[in-house]
Amino acid sequence: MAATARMAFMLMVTLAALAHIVTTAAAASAENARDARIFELLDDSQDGSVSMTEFKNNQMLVFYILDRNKDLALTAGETHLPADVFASIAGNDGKIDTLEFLDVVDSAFKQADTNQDALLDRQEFIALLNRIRNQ
Ligand SMILES: [Ca+2]
Ligand SMILES: [Ca+2]
Ligand SMILES: [Ca+2]
Repeated sequence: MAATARMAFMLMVTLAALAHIVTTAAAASAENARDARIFELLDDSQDGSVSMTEFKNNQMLVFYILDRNKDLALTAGETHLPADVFASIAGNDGKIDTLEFLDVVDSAFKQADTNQDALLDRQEFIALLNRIRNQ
């Protein structure tokens, strides 16, 4: 339960960052249109599904955007996560490194991939966003 909430929070932060890129590129749009744009952004090969590699590459891009001082670690201030959520991901050193980040991304991907074909299709992606929104 705690792990699920943690992942959802982290993903929400990263997706919000992606959404921000999309909204600055195009004018403000409806929620559904924005979801579709985020999916297209993640689907680098534009084959209609997001592979684990595409997902990780794009989430790492988000990591670098969030990592303002470029020390390859995220502090609480850089993530805007609630303190307890941040602490549970960051561990004893008080920073989220790339491995800890990828661990969360990996779990989130597997959680979202409901038919377990190692790809996120549009429906699975939208379902994931809706689950996060409803938490
Ligand atoms: Ca793809
Ligand atoms: Ca940093
Ligand atoms: Ca799938």
